[in-house]
Amino acid sequence: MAVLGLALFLPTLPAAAEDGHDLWLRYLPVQESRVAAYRAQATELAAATATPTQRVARDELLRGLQGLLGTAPAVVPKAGRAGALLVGTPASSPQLRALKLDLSTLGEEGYLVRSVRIDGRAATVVAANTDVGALYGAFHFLRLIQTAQPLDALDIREVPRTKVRVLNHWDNLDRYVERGYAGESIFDWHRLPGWKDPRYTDYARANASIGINGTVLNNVNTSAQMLTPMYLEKAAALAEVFRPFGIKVYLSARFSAPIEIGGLKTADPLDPAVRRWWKAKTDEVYRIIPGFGGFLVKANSEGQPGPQDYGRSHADGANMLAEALAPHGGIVMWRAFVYSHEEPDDRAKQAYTEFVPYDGRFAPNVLVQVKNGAIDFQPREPFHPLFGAMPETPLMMEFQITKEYLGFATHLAYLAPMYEEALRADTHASGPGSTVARVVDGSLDGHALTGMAGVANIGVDRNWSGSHFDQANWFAFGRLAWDPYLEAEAIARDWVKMTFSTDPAVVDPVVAMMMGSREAVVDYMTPLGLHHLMGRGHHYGPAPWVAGGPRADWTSVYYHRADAKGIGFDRSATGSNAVAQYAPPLAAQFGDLSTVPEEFLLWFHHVPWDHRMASGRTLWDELVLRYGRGVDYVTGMRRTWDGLAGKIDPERHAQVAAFLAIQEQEAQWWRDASIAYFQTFSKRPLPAGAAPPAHDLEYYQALQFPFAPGDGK
Ligand code: GCW
Repeated sequence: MAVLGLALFLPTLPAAAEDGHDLWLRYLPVQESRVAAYRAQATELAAATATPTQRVARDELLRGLQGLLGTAPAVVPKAGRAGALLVGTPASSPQLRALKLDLSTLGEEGYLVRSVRIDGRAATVVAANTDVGALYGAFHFLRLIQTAQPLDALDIREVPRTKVRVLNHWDNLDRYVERGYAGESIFDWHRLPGWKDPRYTDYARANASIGINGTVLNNVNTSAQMLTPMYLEKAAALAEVFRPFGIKVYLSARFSAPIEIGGLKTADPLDPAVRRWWKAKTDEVYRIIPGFGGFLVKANSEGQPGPQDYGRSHADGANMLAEALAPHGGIVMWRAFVYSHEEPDDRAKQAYTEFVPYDGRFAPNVLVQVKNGAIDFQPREPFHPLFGAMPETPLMMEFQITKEYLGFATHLAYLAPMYEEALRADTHASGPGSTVARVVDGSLDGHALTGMAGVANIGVDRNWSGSHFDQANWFAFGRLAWDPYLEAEAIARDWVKMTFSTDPAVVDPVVAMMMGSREAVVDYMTPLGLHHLMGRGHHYGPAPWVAGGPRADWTSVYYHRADAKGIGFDRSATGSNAVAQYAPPLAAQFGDLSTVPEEFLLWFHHVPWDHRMASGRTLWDELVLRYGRGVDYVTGMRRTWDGLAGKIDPERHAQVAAFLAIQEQEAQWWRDASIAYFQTFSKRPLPAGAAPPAHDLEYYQALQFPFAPGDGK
C-alpha cells in the first residue's frame, strides 16, 4: 500500500529542481489516472504552420502535450482520427472552414474551443478568425488540461473585453527597474539587437498565454534616448520576437524629446516645428518597428516635462502625438497620474481637477490611463473618481503589479482581490451598476478603444517576479485585462493548479491563504483607510512619522493627520471635499461618518480616537486590533505553508517559507512601529491582550535603508 501510494505520488513531482522559471507553463505530467482520457482527446494535431504565429501555436501545443501527457500527438495536415485536435482559422484550414462554425462575433482575438464531430468522429476544434486568436485558444486548451478539466463536451467562447492589454515596464535603459524587486531589467539593451536572449521568447509565451497583447518597454520616467535610431533598432529586435505572439511594442515618450534629441528650442505642442518633428519621428519609428503600438506619456507629473510647461493642456499634448500616430493606427496612452507642484489642494483631487474639463477634447486614438486609486497604488484606495467622470473619453485602467507599497517581492500578497475590488466598484455615473469595469471595457459609455495596463513585476530573477507568489499577480493581471469580470478566486485556483499542483490538498489551502493575503497587508500596514505611511523615497517599511522635506504631499503626516483629537484625512465637505468628485450617492455615503464604509473611514474622515466602531470598540482599540490581525494572518500563512512540505517541490517550498518568515517579521515591525507612533497622539493604553511594541519609537525612527531596492532615481 505504501509503495503504491508512492508510485501514484511520484509523477506529480518534477525530476529537476524547480526554480520557478517555467511560471504557469510548467507542463508537468498530469495525474496518471487522467492520462489515457486526455491522450484519447489529443490523438493528432491538425494545425497549419504557414505563418510564424501558426508555428508558435503548434509548438506550444506539442511542447505542452508532450509534457502533460508524456507524448506529443502526431502532426497531420488533416484531422482523420477520433480524438483529433484541429486548430486554426477558416483561412488556414479548409477542414475548419467546412465546419461552418459561427465565428462572426469573435473579432480579431477571440476564439472557440469546442467539441465537434468531423466525418462522424469526435474531435476538438480551436477556431478563430485570426492566427493570434487561435494561439490564445491553444493556450486555453492547454490550460484545461493543466487545471484538470474534462475535455469532452467543450463549448467555450472567449472574446477579450478590452483591446489594449499591456504591461508597463518601469525599466531604464541602464537596466535599473524603478520599483522593481526582481533584479535588473530583462531587456538587455546593450547586447540588443545582436543578441536576442531566449528569455524574450519565454516572456512573450507567458504573456500570450494570459492574453497580454502589448508591452511598453521603457519607464514612464524616460530618457529621450529611447527614441534615437540606435535604441529604436534594439526595440525593433524585441518587437520581432514578440510579433508572432500577438504582442505589440509600445514606448514611453519623453515630452521634451524634440529639444533633447531633435535640437529644437521648444517642445510646445502647438508649435508647427514641434508637430513636424513628432510626425517625422513617428514615421521613423514605424519604419524601424513595423506594427508599433504607440506612445505612453507621463507628462507634467513628478517633474516630468509636459504641455503645461508651455501653457498648453494635457489634451493639446496628447492630441499632437495622436495626430502623428493616427495614420499608422497607433495610439497614445496619456497618464492621468498628475499632481501639480504649485497646487496646494488635496493631492487626491488633482487628477480629476486637471482632466475632467478636457472630457471629450482628446483625439479618438487617445486613451487616458488612470491608476485604480487617486493617490498611488496603496494597499487599499477607493476607486479613482475619474472613473465615471469622463464619459466622452476612453479611460484605461492602470494597476500596479509590482508591489511597491505591498511589501516588495518578499511579502505574499495576492493582488487580484484588490483589482477585483476596484473593477467592481460602482461609480453610479449612469445610475447603479455603472461599475469601473464597465467604464474600462467601454460598455458604459460606448467606447471601442479600451485597455488595461499593469506595471510589471518582472526582472532577471530566475523566477521572473522576485518571488514565486508574485507570478500570480502577473497572471491575474493578464486574465483580468482580458475579462475584468473574472473572479479573483477562480484565477487563483487556475494559477495554483498550473504552478504548484492540482492536488486539492494543495489547491484549497493555498488559494484560501492567497485570498486573504492582501487584506492582511492592509491590516498590518494601513488599516481602516490609512494610506501613504511608508519610508521616504524607497518606500520600504513603516514611517508614519515622515514630515518636512520638499513637498507636504510626499510625507506621511500629510495623509494621516494624527493629533490629540483623532486621526485621518478629512475629505468630507468640512475638509478637502474630495468626496464631491464622486457621483452624488457615493459622495453622500463617503462624506458621512455614519455611512462611510469602515475600510475607507480614515481616507475620508478625521475621526476621534474614541469614535465607536461597528464592533463596539473605540477607533483606537480597533486600529490596534487590525494591526495585530494582519500579523496573525501571516503567522497563519506560515503554518499553512509548513503543513504543505512534501506536497510542493522542496526548492520552491523553502523559498516561500523563508519569505513568509521575513513577511512575518516585517508585518510585526509595521504593527509595532505604527502603534508606537500613533500612541504618542492617542495617549491611550493598548486594548487588553495586545502586546506592546517590541521597541520604543526612537528605535523604529532611527532605522535607515540606504540601499533598499527600486527607489526612483
Ligand atoms: O508610484 C509612484 C512611484 C514612482 C512612479 C510614479 C508614477 C514611475 O513611486 O516611482 O514613477 O508613481 O506612477 O509615475
